Amino acid sequence: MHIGIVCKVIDNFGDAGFSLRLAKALAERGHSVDLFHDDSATFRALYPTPDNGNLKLIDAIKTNIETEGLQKPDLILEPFGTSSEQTAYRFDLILKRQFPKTPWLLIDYLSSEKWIESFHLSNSIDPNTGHVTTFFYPGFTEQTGGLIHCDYPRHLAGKPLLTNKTCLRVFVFAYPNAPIRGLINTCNSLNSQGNEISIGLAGNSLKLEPDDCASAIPFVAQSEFDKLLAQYDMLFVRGEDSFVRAQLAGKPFIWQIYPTEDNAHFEKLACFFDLYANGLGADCKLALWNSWLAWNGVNTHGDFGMIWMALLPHLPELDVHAMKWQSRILNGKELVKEVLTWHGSQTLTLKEKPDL
Ligand code: TRH
Repeated sequence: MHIGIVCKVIDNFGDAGFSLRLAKALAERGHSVDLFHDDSATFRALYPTPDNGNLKLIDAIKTNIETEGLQKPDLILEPFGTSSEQTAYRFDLILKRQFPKTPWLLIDYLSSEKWIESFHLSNSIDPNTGHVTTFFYPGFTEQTGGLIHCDYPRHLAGKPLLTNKTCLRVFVFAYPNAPIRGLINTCNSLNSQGNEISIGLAGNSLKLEPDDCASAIPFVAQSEFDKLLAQYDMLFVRGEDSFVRAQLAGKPFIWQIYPTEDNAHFEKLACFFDLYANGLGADCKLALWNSWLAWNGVNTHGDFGMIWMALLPHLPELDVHAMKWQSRILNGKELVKEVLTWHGSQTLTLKEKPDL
């Protein structure tokens, strides 16, 4: 099958990161994929060495996709949608005009809010053009489109449980407003009391001091990201894709959600936490939630380091819990498979289609 993916990079790495992961997974299954985007630099950072001949990245800014003689796609996927206020160049509209009858799936942002289950695979028809968009909601339950995990290196999945909590390797991939300095100072102080905590700081421009127990991690290609996470015992992740990959890594994690103007992100944070933390002991659950809130800039009356220290005694429980959650995810709905199953249902021959 020939598939088009429409990726508008708003900021950071997540729009491109999810679109690339989806495109690579489809190409690995033998489908040919045209990934239309508008940010070559971000894709170069994530995919520095293109290694799959089925996947073609097309910079829609540099390529005139109206005259390029594009191969007609059997399916078009639009991660996250391309709303007018977020992009000046609506290359999605060009593709809708060129291929008006091609099944079009808008894959929304990941959420664990209950309402997505009722909207998953619902259709919207453009009143002006008649174009049909089907909404696809990734999620954590059987009533959603699931998560991409077909590409998770299974040999990384069965990692040894954390035995010694005084020797801790901490991965941090955060937005600049996270209390990273508070975390580093606390770990410096714990190390002066005989602990061995080291921090790997990814994608951040925080100025580090010579005796900090933190070191900067250079940006790795997305194909190396899971291996990077597997080297650490506790993960501070952000946005959407690294958040999912931390869950697949089966490690205790703290999630910094991507902030939205309407503060809707706190609802999403709380919804996911309730789902994830189910089954944790009350003290452990409270210590984890306090750390999540403080890391996301809520309840900032306490020093983040002190709040996080209260979590350390619960690490063995969190470690076992994270492995159970990893198993739930790996055995749950797989997004790429769900997308292809949906497409298959759209192309039933007339004789198979029920009388409409
Ligand atoms: O970079 P992000 O903050 O992206 C965000 C979110 O996706 C958010 O939902 C979206 O609304 C916003 O962008 C516009 O975080 P995220 O989602 O974790 O994406 C980071 C990607 O970068 C992910 O695919 C992992 C990848 N990555 C690497 O490949 N190598 C690296 O070294 C690092 C640090 C990340």
